Amino acid sequence: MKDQQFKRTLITTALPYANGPVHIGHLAGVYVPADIYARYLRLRGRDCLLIGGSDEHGVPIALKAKAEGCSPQEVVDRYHNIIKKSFEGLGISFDIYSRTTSEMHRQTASEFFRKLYEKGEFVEQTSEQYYDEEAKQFLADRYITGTCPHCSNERAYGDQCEACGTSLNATDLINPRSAISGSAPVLRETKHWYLPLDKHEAFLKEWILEGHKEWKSNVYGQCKSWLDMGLQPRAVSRDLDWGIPVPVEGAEGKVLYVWFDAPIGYISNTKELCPETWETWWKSEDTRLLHFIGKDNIVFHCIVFPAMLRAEGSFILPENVPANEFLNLEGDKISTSRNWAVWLHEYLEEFPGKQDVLRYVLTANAPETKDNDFTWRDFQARNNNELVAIFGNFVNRALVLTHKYFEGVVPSRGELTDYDRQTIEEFAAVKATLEHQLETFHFREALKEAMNLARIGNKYLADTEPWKLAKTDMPRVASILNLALQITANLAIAFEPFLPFSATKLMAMLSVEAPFGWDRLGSTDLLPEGHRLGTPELLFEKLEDNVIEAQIQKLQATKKANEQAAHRAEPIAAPIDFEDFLKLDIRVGTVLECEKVPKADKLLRFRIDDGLGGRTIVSGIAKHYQPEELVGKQVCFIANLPPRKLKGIDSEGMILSAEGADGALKVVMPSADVAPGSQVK
Ligand code: B3M
Ligand code: ZN
Repeated sequence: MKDQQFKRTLITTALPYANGPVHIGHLAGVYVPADIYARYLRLRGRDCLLIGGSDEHGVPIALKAKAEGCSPQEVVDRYHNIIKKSFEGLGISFDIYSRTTSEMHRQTASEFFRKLYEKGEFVEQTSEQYYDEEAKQFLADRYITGTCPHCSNERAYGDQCEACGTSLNATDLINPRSAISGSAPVLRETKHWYLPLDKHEAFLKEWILEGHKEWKSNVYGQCKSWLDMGLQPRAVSRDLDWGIPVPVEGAEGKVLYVWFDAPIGYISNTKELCPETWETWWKSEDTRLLHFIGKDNIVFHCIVFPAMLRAEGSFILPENVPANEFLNLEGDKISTSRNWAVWLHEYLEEFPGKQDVLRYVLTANAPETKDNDFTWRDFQARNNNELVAIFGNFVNRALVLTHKYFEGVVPSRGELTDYDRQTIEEFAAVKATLEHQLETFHFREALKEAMNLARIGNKYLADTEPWKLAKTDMPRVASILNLALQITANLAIAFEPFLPFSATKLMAMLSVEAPFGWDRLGSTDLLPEGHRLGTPELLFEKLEDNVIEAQIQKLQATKKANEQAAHRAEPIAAPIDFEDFLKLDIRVGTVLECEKVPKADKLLRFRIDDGLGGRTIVSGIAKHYQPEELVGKQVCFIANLPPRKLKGIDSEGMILSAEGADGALKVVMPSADVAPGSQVK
């Protein structure tokens, strides 16, 4: 179906897990582009809905509750509120932002499951899974820890070892333990319902690989590789006590798998918003359904959910899934658990009134075709060199000059020069390009095009120099400023989808109440002659170095805290033979002399009484001790290592130190003096 034939557009945005706040990665990947698109459609007067909500089920939420000693409901209440409020703060214009713990959602998801169940769309299968006999419950993979068979990390999870990165099955773990009771789990048979994706494979191949070649290449490519590998049945239920109960008899203690219920949340939330008309949005062939998501959710939205919808039979399928790649932060992958992120609720507090700066930078830098990096320096540069220097500067000049020469009233336009005409042509052309980029989900390019309009304005003023003509040719000054003001008014239209706060501010400065509407973009008669303007204000402010420095510092503190935490969790090394241990000869010695090694800021040279005539040892602890602190103290050292030359000195052994969580080294000492040369056993 051609785009023009669609009567309405239903835009869904991935439902963020309510186990943490939202960060810039979520925003750049999903919410900012979806909001731009929705605002654009509304400006054009097209019928559309922007649907959002929190994903509140699943194991990570249940685990977080357990760790915090509260109920899962308390966890999701807390984060749902933070997330919802922060989206509002950034101007994400959801028509509804609801949640998957709502009663409407429980009903909708249960009915959906029942319908598939009754149509025979599931297969039932029994398998063996770990069961905790003390806690009397089956254990999700994340609830089981044990030793990794690959790297011997003793704290591997039933689905993955985080030390070596291998994905595991719970039954691969050596010495498995339940995270709930600590007891050893036993294998027990359990029954689950599976969606036979294999049954839908032929359809999906045809529908995506033949029918949707226009999808973004990252999306199409991922779908193709899943489909080429061949699809397997997927379990849609879990043994868990947090979620929507499986609504059939004999399913006690089982809930819907979170990835089964979450996408149905799009339907529930539409229903909550439009109880009367929701079916028009979901079941009518002239509705265009779009899913905005991040790349890690592609398979669920392009393969699993469409298979569910088709199995149900009465729903439309998505027309497009413009998924983005990932945004990194200062060169590292964003991570909620490592607190490596710029959190939206914190940004809004720390940068009040600067929502549009973040929206601008995240769009200009959006990971549309490949992963991208957010850095605070780039944030500062884009604010200062683009928003302030181009957009803000042009608007300010146009308005201030009008106030100066014409008391804030739009002056009349005289005859156009060739240069005027050329400028008008240039900015009239922006509309078509901008539309094309927006319609095809190229938001970075679209933003560039909007910015281009401000560039055209800036250049026009710089070239015509009205301030120089003021003494000699006021009619020409009037003409120039009239055109500059028309461009300014055009900016209020072009930037509304991207920078809604600034567009509103700009309208107030122009003293324009009703939005012009998208169709008038490119015209030169937005502000009539004689129209009185409002007071000019700065649209954007320069960001000073100290503000940016503070953010960089904050991240550095996080990095340091993470290094310390990683340290505490250092897994125990692989087991060794007892014989190997016996080969080590560890002795106690008394420090006779200790001094800094010249030109080596880490090294100290020790002369040690080892009970055997003395020896020299060089040790890398100069950053942690003043040499004189250690003279007369007893230390432990490995005595049977071959000598090593360090900065020209023969070092005959290694002094043992313990590394603290903060990386500080503390020399290991016996608890009371012993004879030099005593063995440590
Ligand atoms: N909550 C995963 C995520 O936030 C998941 C998305 C659900 S969309 C229906 O990446
Ligand atoms: Zn491992």
